[in-house]
Amino acid sequence: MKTYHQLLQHILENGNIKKDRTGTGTRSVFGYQMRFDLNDGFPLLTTKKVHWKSVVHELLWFVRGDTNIRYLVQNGVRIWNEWPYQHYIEANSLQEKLPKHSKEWKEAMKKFVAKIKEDEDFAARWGNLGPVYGKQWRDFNGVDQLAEVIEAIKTNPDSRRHIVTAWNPGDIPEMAKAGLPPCHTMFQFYVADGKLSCQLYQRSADTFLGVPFNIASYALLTHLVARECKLEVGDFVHTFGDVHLYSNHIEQAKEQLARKPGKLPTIRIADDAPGIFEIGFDDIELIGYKPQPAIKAPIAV
Ligand code: UFP
Repeated sequence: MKTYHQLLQHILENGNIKKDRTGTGTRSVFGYQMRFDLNDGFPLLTTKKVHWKSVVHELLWFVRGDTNIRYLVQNGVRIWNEWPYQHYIEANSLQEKLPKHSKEWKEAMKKFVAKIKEDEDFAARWGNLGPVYGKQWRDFNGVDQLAEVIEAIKTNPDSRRHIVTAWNPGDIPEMAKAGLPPCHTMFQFYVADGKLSCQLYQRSADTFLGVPFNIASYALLTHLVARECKLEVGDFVHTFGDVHLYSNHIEQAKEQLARKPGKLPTIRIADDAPGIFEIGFDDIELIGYKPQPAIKAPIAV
């Protein structure tokens, strides 16, 4: 994964010092592109451990059109919890009792998450993130974009219109309420030589924490769509808008750059596994992933 290290290096050398919404501060560049040939192995970082389980569950959750954190919580995936929790606090005027990131806030978050897991009605009321990715992919103002794009790849592979967009301007205020406006904004598929490639445009990218995850997620999506369309995999092209390193991730990035990339893992999808809309976590096997240890870094919310 030299490619990813080059991105870290590029931002360290060329990044503009820039303020940001979270108040953390970043080094940021505008416009960058990486390309991964998925035949070279699965692009899961080897120079630090990436939480594969979360990658797979989150992607399956998008693909199924789900926007409620309940499925994720039931499968031990925490990545989306903070947004609905904070929304719950604000909607119930608990901000004073539970100041953000305080000890009480953390304790109450555990209870909130447990309740989402156990109580279906509570989850229905408070676990929904609004019309985020899953909703837009499967029901963008009534259009099932993912099903349509798969059908179009099968019937008209050379088309230049194989696009799925999560950026639905009318829905942005609702998405921002209990989550984020989409960071991975739109993606396009391309077929040549019996191989399926995918390009993502990511408007905003947390290079240290988000990007390793985003690469893996779209690489897996490319595998799943290729399988569905009876194609081999080609390249995953990752194109960025504002791609940044938070000021409190600089040391971690340098630590990672000092590590030497290892051999990439591969993935195997069982032959008898169901199609993309029904496929389960256990149908997807990650083989030979031997990462170096995780590197801790605070998330900017
Ligand atoms: N971010 C990612 N990848 C994601 C995701 C979020 O890098 O998949 F959901 C980061 C980018 C940015 C922040 O640092 O989250 C979103 O903030 P903003 O909406 O202000 O761009």
